[in-house]
Amino acid sequence: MARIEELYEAVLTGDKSTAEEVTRHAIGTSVDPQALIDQSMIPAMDEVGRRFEEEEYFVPELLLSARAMKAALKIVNPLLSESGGKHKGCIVLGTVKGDLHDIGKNLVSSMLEGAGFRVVDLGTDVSPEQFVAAVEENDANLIGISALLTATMPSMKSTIEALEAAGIRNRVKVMVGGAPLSTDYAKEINADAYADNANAAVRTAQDLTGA
Ligand code: B1M
Repeated sequence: MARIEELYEAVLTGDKSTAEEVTRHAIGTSVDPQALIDQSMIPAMDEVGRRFEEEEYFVPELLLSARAMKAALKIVNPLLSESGGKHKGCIVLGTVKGDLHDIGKNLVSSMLEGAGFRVVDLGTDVSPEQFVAAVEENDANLIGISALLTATMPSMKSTIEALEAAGIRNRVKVMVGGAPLSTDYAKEINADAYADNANAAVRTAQDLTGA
């Protein structure tokens, strides 16, 4: 339990080397990697966000915390991605145009891989045209769009419209996610589903593809 608190503190204060050291040690003592994410890293980032809103933290602190969380996730990710077996479907994943937040999206990516999906991760700041091209190139049956900024949410709608314009909307399911989203917003933009966390994203992907 102490390790979980130390990791929380390390991410909150942007202490990358401690975050790495604590994560390695916790995994070595068979702490559940999912618990490290759910009980330390995500709550720490929520607190970082709260401090940012309260103007106790500024962009440099956000960056340091993000760097610490990414370093810890890099150690945990291979454990989430151990799948084996044949692929259950192909998902094109990315963060929408104008949006550089990728920690949650990367987590979703690892969990989907762990569940046996082939993930084509386009990264961040992905335009509707890039999403469409990747779906066509990879013959994907699912597309996952992430947004963390209210200002970039409309680009999800543009992406769905671009799929329609390309005539491929009916052969690809669309899952959306990210902190500012909701089921209502997903319906409003004609997405097939909204998932509010990485575990839900896996369950939703399985439901949408029948995997
Ligand atoms: Co930014 N940022 N940020 N930021 N940042 C937020 C999102 C914010 C809420 C902070 C705040 O004010 N409280 C706020 C947005 C406000 C709004 O739009 N309403 C904000 C802002 C304002 C900004 C800037 C504009 C700041 C500035 O420059 N003045 C700027 C924008 C840059 C840009 O994108 N163009 C900016 C920049 C940054 C950093 C680059 C410094 C850094 C990101 C680093 C990176 O990602 N590589 C950063 C960070 C770290 C945050 C906070 C603190 C943490 C985000 C995070 O990683 N959370 C964030 C506050 C917060 O969210 N509490 C904040 C942990 C992560 C695991 O959770 O991403 O929610 P999350 O993912 C979850 C679920 O949402 C879900 O599953 C994940 C795992 O459970 N999920 C999906 C996500 N995608 C999914 C997709 C799915 C399904 C589920 O299917 C496809």
